[in-house]
Amino acid sequence: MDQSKRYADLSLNEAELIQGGRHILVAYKMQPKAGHGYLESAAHFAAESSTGTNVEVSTTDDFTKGVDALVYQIDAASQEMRIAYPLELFDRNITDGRMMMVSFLTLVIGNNQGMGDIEHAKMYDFYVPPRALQLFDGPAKDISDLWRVLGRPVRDGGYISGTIIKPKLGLRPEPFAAAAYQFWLGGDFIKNDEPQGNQTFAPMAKTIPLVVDAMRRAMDETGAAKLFSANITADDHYEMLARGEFILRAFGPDADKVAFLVDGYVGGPGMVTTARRNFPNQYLHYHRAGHGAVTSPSAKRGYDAYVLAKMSRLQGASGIHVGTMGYGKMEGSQDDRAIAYIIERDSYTGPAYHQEWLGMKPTTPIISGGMNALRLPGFFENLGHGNVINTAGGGAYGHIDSPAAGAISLRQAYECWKAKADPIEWAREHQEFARAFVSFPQDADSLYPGWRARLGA
Ligand code: CAP
Ligand code: MG
Repeated sequence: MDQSKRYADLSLNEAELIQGGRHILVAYKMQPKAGHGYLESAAHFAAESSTGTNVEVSTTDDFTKGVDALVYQIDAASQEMRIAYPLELFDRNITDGRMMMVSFLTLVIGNNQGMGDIEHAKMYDFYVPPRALQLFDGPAKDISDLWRVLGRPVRDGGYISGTIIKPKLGLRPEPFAAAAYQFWLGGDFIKNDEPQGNQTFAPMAKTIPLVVDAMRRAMDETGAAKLFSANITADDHYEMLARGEFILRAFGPDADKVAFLVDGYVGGPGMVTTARRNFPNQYLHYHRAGHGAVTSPSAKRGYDAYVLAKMSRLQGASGIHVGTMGYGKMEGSQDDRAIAYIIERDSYTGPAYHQEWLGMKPTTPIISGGMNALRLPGFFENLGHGNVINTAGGGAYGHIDSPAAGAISLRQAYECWKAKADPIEWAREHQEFARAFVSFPQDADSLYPGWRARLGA
């Protein structure tokens, strides 16, 4: 059934839709199955994503038609399809009238992902009007809160050097806390690796108090504040609360130095909001393990990493992993800068839409995955600033001298980029950075050819 008379209106003007402020706009790359017309399939897509199905139903009335999602732009050649979703379509909480990310996803990237006449469709941008922005939580804490704890300026407080406790799994409580202590002697921030929680060989009840002790000893030794991002991911809302409360109690007067990490992609929006609403005083660290299943450029369905990041800011993530833009071990490219800019700026033009955030707090880009001191100068050059959290697991625990030396090498790499210095020259005067060349010789060879002769290694 061709529903394009009802679910498409190509005379609608995007600028006017934005001006009107009554729609969320979504841009997709959509390809119909062979034998299906583009507009017809697009209209069916909008129907399934809003008020319709594959046939007309007798219960539809005039009001229903007023909240139809409408295809307002198509280009079959470039697979471009844009849809306007009236705000009324989206579910609102009975407790406080607010919007919820799960309803947004159920509509704009729900049933439409499995339709018989659609080959594939992937969401690559969306626009949120001011009224909807007001109805999402947004972050409660942001990087300025971490800078404050670290005793830095709350604007442009700079690079936060971090790590992930490695190995990923298999450390008992004492070696785990020892690994934390060693990194904190040189660095600022440690996160649980995303699968670390309450395994039988490292129960939280034993591990966390040792981490608290390690943090206090490192703070005494260095005279500097330290940060720990603790994983509270769990299927059950009450289990998450129990973990969070236990951790805050264990840190006691140092609870301001604790962030909560959630595996927000596998856990879903409910998990993120559980953390956001129940622990608004803690920095909310969104780890996105699993996201590649839909966000990878090779995946033609779902949404991309830009969309994931933008959604995380609405949900209230204080920080989210944004990849390493081709400089680390995970998939990515230099153009992924946009993923950082959309979450950290108040105003940004993405691949399809310009977004004004109207003062919603920023979400920090967390740079992680195969990073080390040698890769950082190029990374910062590409991004254009260093106001990020960087977690380097291998880059710290793989440093030939010690985790503390690894941490110091990361900071020196940031300072090298800030000083616009030649990294090999910089290495001559910065011991830990120099030793990173020896620690990661393959990277050194490919990024800094000739380093062996110039450093006399
Ligand atoms: C990095 C990491 C992170 C990835 C996830 C890991 O460790 O802990 O989970 O960064 O990817 O397990 O791979 P290394 P992304 O520093 O040792 O590589 O940040 O892109 O979401
Ligand atoms: Mg990890």
